[in-house]
Amino acid sequence: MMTYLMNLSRRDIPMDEPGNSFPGRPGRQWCAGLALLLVLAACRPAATPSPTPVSGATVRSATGLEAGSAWSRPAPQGGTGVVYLELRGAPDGPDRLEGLSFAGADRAEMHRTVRRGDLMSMEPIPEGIEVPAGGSVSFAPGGLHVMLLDLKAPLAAGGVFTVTLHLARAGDLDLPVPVRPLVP
Ligand SMILES: [Cu+2]
Repeated sequence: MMTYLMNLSRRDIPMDEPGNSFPGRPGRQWCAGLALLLVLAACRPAATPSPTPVSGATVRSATGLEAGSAWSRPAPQGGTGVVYLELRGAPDGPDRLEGLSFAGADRAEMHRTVRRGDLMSMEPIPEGIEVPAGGSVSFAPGGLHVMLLDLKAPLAAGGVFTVTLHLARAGDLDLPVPVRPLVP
């Protein structure tokens, strides 16, 4: 099974507890003050607010299943794209998202993000995703997502592409996916 690993540990900044400063140990106090400044700088909100998020239109199958709120990020040719979306099951019965296809990539895979200690990894979900009757399934950063592997052309900010969802009961459903600009 393919596994992608990212090291999320952030232990390069030495942190002293503020209460650990003692008379005669100014070096330690200064160190604690510097660490606090670094933390404040990292937590400061961005100077300009993020633009309003752009999400794709909702599409509806003949069975009543809905898909929408899709979006993606810019990615280069030959690179890997990502798609996030929302599914809402038909009220009268469950369905199963068996896979997706995108003409602009070698293949599209559903992945889940899993955390093991300090490591985040992601795993393909070849068995598909259950969509409960009347329930929702969210593909969002840090959780379920769709990966577009080996892109044949770049995904450019402001563009819209179409992926096809393959559902066991509802059949194929074309979903528009806008590409959001990267926010600095
Ligand atoms: Cu992934």
